[in-house]
Amino acid sequence: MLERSDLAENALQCLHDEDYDRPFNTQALNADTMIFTGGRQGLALDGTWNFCVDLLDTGLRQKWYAMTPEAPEDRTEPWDYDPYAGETVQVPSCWQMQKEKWYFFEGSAWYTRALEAGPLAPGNRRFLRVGAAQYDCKVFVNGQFLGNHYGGSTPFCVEVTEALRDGTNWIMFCVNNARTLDRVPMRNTDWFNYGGIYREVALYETPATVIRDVFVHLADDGIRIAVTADGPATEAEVEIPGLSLSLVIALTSGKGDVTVPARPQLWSPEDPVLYDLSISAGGDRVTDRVGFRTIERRGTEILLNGKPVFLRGISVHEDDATLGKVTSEADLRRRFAHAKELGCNYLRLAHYPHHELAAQIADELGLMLWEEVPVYWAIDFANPATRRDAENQLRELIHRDRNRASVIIWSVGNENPDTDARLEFMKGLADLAKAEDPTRLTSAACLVNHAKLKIEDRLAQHIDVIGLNEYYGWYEENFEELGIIGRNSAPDRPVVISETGADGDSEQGPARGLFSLAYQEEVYERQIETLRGLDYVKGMSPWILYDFRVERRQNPFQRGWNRKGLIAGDKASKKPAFAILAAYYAERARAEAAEAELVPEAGT
Ligand code: GCB
Repeated sequence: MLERSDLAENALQCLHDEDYDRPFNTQALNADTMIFTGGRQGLALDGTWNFCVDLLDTGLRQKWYAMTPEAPEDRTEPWDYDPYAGETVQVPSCWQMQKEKWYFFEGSAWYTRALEAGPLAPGNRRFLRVGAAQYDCKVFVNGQFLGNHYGGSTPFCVEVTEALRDGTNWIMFCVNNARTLDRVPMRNTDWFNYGGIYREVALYETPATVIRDVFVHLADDGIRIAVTADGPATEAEVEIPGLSLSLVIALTSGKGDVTVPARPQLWSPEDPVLYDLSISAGGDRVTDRVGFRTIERRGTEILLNGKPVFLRGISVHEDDATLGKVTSEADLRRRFAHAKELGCNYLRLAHYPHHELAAQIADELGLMLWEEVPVYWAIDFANPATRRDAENQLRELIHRDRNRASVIIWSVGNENPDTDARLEFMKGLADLAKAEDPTRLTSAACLVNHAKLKIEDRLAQHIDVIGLNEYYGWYEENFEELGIIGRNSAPDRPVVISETGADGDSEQGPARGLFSLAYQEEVYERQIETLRGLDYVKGMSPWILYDFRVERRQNPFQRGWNRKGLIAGDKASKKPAFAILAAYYAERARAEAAEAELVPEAGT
């Protein structure tokens, strides 16, 4: 049967064209189109959206986005979908968690909703912002394609000033979570491939000038404030009432920065002091709450505000038994409360950018963070498109979170194979992180040379902190080797054990041996015993706080979950290994406190 459509140029075109996706892969929504949203009052577009999965991309081929809303009986064309009727889902959500039939669905899915917009004051602008959509999100407004975004965990914005009209508008997103070789991450990961718009969506209105970016940090001679605005304004006003600061920054081509002499009280886990900040330009106004601190490396030390610090950490995924990747504030607060109970001063947010609230709450609670982009395992390192995608995700993450004192490390990847292409790619990312933000440390989970039994990775000299994932007692059988690696290695910079651990199934696990809680406990005991003697190890974030869902683990003890959590997937049932790590962290914290008492504060 031929397809009949006024919209396709001829009837068969939409069936035969295998390049149908190309016009929609502009990646025009990226780090450069972000706007700064701190303190803005947006119109939330969360709630019920019409929804349809589209395995064969019929919607793009057949131009579903161009359908006008009509009663089915008035339609003159036999369309295969009606965006204005049918099934619905909640936004934000992961479709896997909405209906069982979508649990393993991977491909495109369409979201449609109406938006009533009032008239726009002359000169004003409007922007849609999506907190995150996994992985490719194409944006249509009233049938017009406005661009797409690549990357499942960073926010993106699209200007809709021209596209929105006074009255009823139709917003459509086509979200595709297919796993492909060229994406970041690529096809193979050890976490669940959720799909959908799983963070908040909002509409913002601004005057003709919009503040796109604000970067505030401690500098050698005070506080540096950099502003990027887009529009006619030629200056920005900045206020930090807590420091009695009020100043004007001249903008040239929308950019300006100033360094003011100021001596704020420093942020630290013990005293997470934050200052309110407001920035105005051309009638646009944003706010933020920022902490000031320094983080550096000196030899194998990590220095926070000039003093050596040991990172007592835990790794965490963004995953929930009923919500999938959707994050709520209550969930984040529970996560941080568990981390504090464990004695942590630090968390590794693996393996992709977590919800932006995470760093905001960590700022407030005094927890340090490692944030990461999903350059995971065997990325297509030689592919320039893959590199562009990874670089953009890194820039989006840094622009989103570089005012968060809690964030001390940008990680550019995890356990990647040692090839020349990988070295070039990841060195590029580490350099980019420094260019975007010279005030933080860079890291990556690096490699061990198993023949020589030593930490050896060509990437190490290009990053500040060597992350090391090691699973002695689990994937690596011979525990003695960990001690040998420890003694054979003499890194010139700090090492953080970014992962270690073992599975323990609290529901059906055996009484002893692999997957038993007793075995997991023993692995923690032995790990701690070995690692505590390595003086260049300046922190650890064992794998992981909670059990998490993943497709690739299906044995009778896993049942679709990675069971390395110190707490089960119910986020309540602690396993015995929790107490082992908590005891070690308590001992370290006591020793540090005692040492701090002996070393007088500078100037006392
Ligand atoms: C790793 C990976 C992490 C996995 C973990 C495991 O090395 O970095 O993503 O989930 O091991 O449990 O195997």
